[in-house]
Parts: sequence; C-alpha cells; structure tokens
Amino acid sequence: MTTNIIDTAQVEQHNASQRTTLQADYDALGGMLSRRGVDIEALTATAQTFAVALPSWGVGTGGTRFARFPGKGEPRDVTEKLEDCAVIHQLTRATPTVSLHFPWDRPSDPKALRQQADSLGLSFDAVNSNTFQDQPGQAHSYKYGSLTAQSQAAREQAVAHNIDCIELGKTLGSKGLTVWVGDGANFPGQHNLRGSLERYLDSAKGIYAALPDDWLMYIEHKLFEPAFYCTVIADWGTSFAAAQTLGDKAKCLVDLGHHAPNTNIEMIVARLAQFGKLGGFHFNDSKYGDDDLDSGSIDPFQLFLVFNELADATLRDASFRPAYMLDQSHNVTDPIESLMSSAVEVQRAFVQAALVDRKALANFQEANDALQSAQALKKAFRTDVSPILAMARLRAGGAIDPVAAYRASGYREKAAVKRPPKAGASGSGIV
Ligand code: PSV
Ligand code: MN
Repeated sequence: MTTNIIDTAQVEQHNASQRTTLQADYDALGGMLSRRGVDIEALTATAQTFAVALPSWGVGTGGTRFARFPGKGEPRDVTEKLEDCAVIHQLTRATPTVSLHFPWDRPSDPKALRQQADSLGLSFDAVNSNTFQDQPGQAHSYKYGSLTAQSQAAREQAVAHNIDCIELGKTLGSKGLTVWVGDGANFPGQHNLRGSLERYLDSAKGIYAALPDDWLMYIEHKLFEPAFYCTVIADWGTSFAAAQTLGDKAKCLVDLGHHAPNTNIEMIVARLAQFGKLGGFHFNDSKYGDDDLDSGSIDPFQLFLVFNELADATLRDASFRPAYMLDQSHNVTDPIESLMSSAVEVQRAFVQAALVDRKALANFQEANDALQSAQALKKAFRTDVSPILAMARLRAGGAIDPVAAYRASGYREKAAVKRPPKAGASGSGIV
C-alpha cells in the first residue's frame, strides 16, 4: 500500500475542477492527430511508459559559488528528501525513482530507508559517488584529484568510496553507479595529460571489478568546472574510450549541461547509441555553461532532438533503455515545482519524438529534401501534446496540473512548520 503524502481527496478535487476542459482539449487534439493518421490513445499509452529519476539533491534549494538563498521547509535529511520526491511522483506519475548521492545521503539504516521508499511508492535509481569534495575526517584530500590524483593513497581512498557506494546501493536495490569526478588542472603543464587519464583508468578498473553482474557503471563527462584548464573526463570521446576499456558494464552518461555552448548533443547521443555505449542522461538546460537550469526552459528544441535520436535508437533495438535522470539546481523556484515541471518537459519531448512521421522523414532524406526533412521534425515539435501528458497523469492517478494541485495542497507551508532549519542538515545543490 502506497502512502500518499498529498491528501488524495485534494488531488481529486483539483482534477474534478479541470476535467471538462481537459477532455475538450484532448478530443480536439485527438481529432487533429487522427487526420494525420495518429491514434491519440496510442500516444497517451506511450506517455504513460515514461519515467525519469529524481536527484535527491534537487529537492533542496541550490546555489552558486557566490551564495545560496534557502527556501522554507527544505528537506533536512534523506528521509525528508524522499517525502518531497514522493510528492513529485504522486502528482506527475513520471518520477518513480530517486538517485541518491553519497555521502550526502548516507542513511544510518539503509534497510529502513528502502522500506520508507517502498511505502512511498518509490525505488532507487543509480547511486552517485562524491569524490569532488573532502568530507569531515577524511584521511586524504581531493584538492589535487581523486581517481586521478598523484597520491596513490588519495586514489585508493576514492576507489574505496565508490565500492562503498556500490555496497550501499545493493542494500537499497539500485542497479547502477554514476561516477563523475571533478579531477583536472587549472594550468597548462599542471598535469601530464596522458598520465592523469592512465591513473583514472587504473582506478576505474578497481571500481568496475566490484560491480555486481547486473549493475552498470555510468561514466559522466564534463567539459570544465571545477577544473578550468582541462578536465580528465572532459568529453564523450574520452568517456567512450574509458567505457570501452572497462568492459560491457561500463556506459557513458550524458549530462546535457556538460558541453560547450552550441555543441551538437543529439549527435553525441546518436554516436554513443550506435556503438552500444549510451547508458543514460542527466537532464537540465543551460544558456552559458553548466548552468543546471530547468529542463526545457532554454532550448526545448534541443531536448526534442535528443529524444528524436532516442526514438530512432529504440526502433533499431527495442531493448535499448538508457537511464533518465534530472540533474538541476533550483536557485529561485520551489524545487518541487521545478522538478515537476521539468519531468513534464522531458516527457513532452519523449512524446513529441514519438509523433515524428519516420517513414515520411526517411523518404525526404532519401530524396535529399532538406527542407521537408526539417519540417517533418518541426511538425512533431510544434504539436502541443499537453493534453496527452495531462490525460496520462490523470489516468495514472496524478494531477492534471501538478503545480496548481501542489500549490492548492499547501504542502510547502506545512513543511515550513514541520521542518525548521537545522544546523548541519544535509542540504543540496553545490554552493
Ligand atoms: C557535476 O556537475 C554533476 O553534474 C554530477 O552529476 C554530480 O554528481 C552532480 O552534478 C552534483 O550536483
Ligand atoms: Mn550530472
């Protein structure tokens, strides 16, 4: 029995107030789509298959290295983070899993945490290791790197931490470990560029050896930050080479924000999928760099093009299932609202990509009709599939308008009373 955090009567009341309008919009869209030979019911069923994992660190207010402006009623520990994640899933029905970050989320009793998740209708996605910060009492500093550090002791400590994350993840029911290291250099000459990657591979082999057979290791690349001259795993090419070197259980993870502006990310997606190494995503959006803005808030067309490649890859191999996760920092919004809206934006791109007339597109491509090829994509992208998304939520027991239902529930105000700020609480977002 799943415990619903928001009173289901309140959600029903919200849905009742919007149901007639939704049905009218849904019927109108259904008529329009059927004239294009598309069955709206099939698309709604497709929408219902969509799921994206929530980052535990996303439910607290994030910040920049200049400041963090915490909101009211923020979760103070991992159990409160799970409660917020459960609210997001209850209203969107699109976020059934949570990705934990250790040691930020280290539970005192992993079995009890798993039970709590279970009772809230949640389970755990990939766990994330953290060797980009020093932790209190840690023997060796990561100031000069972790998996790639010159210091063998620091490298061994970083490997041991990753293995510890795997062990914790096993108890929680996770099936993957995401490894992102901030290792890199701030000055030309600071690193022997080849040597640091050799050390990375050597350390990563130690982690890979501890992976259970049914687990994946996701290698996340990032162009820059915190290392501003060069990052050891800077791009998909290096990530791909590392995944190839490690073995079948190692895959590449694409965080949308970890590329230079204007990078053709959908092409990276196509390449990695073609060679069987696309493991998953961290979704977010950006304008200038790794801004960690809400998914789809700046360039929804790019998100659509990414899903267009994923739809193509799925047609070629029905078993292709990359892991989807959000990875965002919410500095000026209520994180629950941002995560709900973002999950819906990613789901929107997923459904729009399913709308592409692939036969027509292939014919236009064959005929070298560049204009019509582009229009075939635009036609799908321009279609407002909001009624499909809302209907999918309604049928799955969620809210027609998750943000409106959330605001009406008064959840944040109640959390503010229940959760007064606590010194040393495990926050979230990197400041
Ligand atoms: C690094 O910028 C990153 O994208 C990695 O996924 C980290 O685990 C996460 O952000 C931490 O916020
Ligand atoms: Mn990320």
